Amino acid sequence: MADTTMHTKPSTPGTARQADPFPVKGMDAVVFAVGNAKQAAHYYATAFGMKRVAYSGPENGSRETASYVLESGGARFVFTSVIRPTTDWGHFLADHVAAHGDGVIDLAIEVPDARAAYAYAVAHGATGIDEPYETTDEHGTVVRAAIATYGKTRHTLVERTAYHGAYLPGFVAAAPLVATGARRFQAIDHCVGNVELGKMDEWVSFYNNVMGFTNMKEFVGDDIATEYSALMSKVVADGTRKVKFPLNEPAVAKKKSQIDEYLEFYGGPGVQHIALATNDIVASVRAMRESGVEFLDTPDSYYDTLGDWAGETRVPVETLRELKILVDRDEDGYLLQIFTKPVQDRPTVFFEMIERHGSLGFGKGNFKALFEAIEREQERRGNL
Ligand code: TYF
Ligand code: FE
Repeated sequence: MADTTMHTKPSTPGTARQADPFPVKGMDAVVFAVGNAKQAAHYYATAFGMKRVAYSGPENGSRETASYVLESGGARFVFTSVIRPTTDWGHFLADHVAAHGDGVIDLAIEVPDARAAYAYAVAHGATGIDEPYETTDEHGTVVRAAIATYGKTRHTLVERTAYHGAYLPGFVAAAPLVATGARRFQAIDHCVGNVELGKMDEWVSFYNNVMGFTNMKEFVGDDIATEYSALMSKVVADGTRKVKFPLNEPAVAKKKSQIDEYLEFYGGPGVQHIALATNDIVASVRAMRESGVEFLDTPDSYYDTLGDWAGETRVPVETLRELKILVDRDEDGYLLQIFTKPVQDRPTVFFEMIERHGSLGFGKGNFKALFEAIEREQERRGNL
């Protein structure tokens, strides 16, 4: 609807600032379809230190699916599995798990106005999955809509300003699954998608057009791709950089791309990794390693020369070496990061832990060391 009450003064050339065409408040949730949500939730509680806050299942009227909602600071994950499919949704979940294994079905985004966001997205080329709809319980009202993105992944647009329950209508508040210690991460930093060869730029344009997202400066182009990374990558983000989506495609390189391995085993495009922001990567990685999380290895040689180019960080090099944490530095500051191995038997979804100190990048300086580590794993799996 046209807002006829808003008048903008003619602004000084060069300083004109357009209102954000697609305002977002941040990531709402990462929703996983899994074979056994009860056990997945337990893994994320014990190994990732997440707290269960809500539940939906047969005990509270959901006969078809069980969902566990876990949080760590502002990050929210939902694990859903089907108990007995009866509706289209149940069949979608069952088919999704059969085809893709455990994976991400929804990168849900919190928006101030779901109807406006959906209307804008569809008007700019998005495929609608769910038209805006309201659900209500004693805690208030949530408005949701959903649009399709790469593969079978969707973006649910969630307007929850008038809702004060644990998660959504249909869910009940639920106690943590295990006694948890210190929080291991406090936010979702970015969510990465793998798309097919030649499709990266189409998906970048999709986010440019449909959500008004802009490109961040970090990218992996042709040159680096064929040299060692075997992938190309660009990053789109909303105007406030609260939601950041890198997009990868395989590159035609000397070796079989890690992205090809993903596409083959996932059965198409999908979410590759979720990066989790922590304030204390040393404590987080220590605790996660002790809980059995497997991280990619980094050769000692990386740490032998680290000081020369990365300079001082808040963590001594010996601690970084012990835990295999990577460092990258750019003109804005530095970041510390580390990557888990895939968290299911298929070589598909994995996680990144990231501690930022000014840097807005994604670890470009580590791409060589990181991609070599990934390729060593690919080789161990017989997929290189
Ligand atoms: O999100 C990123 O861009 C970094 C780097 O397969 C990266 O975490 C890119 C591709 C990949 C693994 C990590
Ligand atoms: Fe990343």
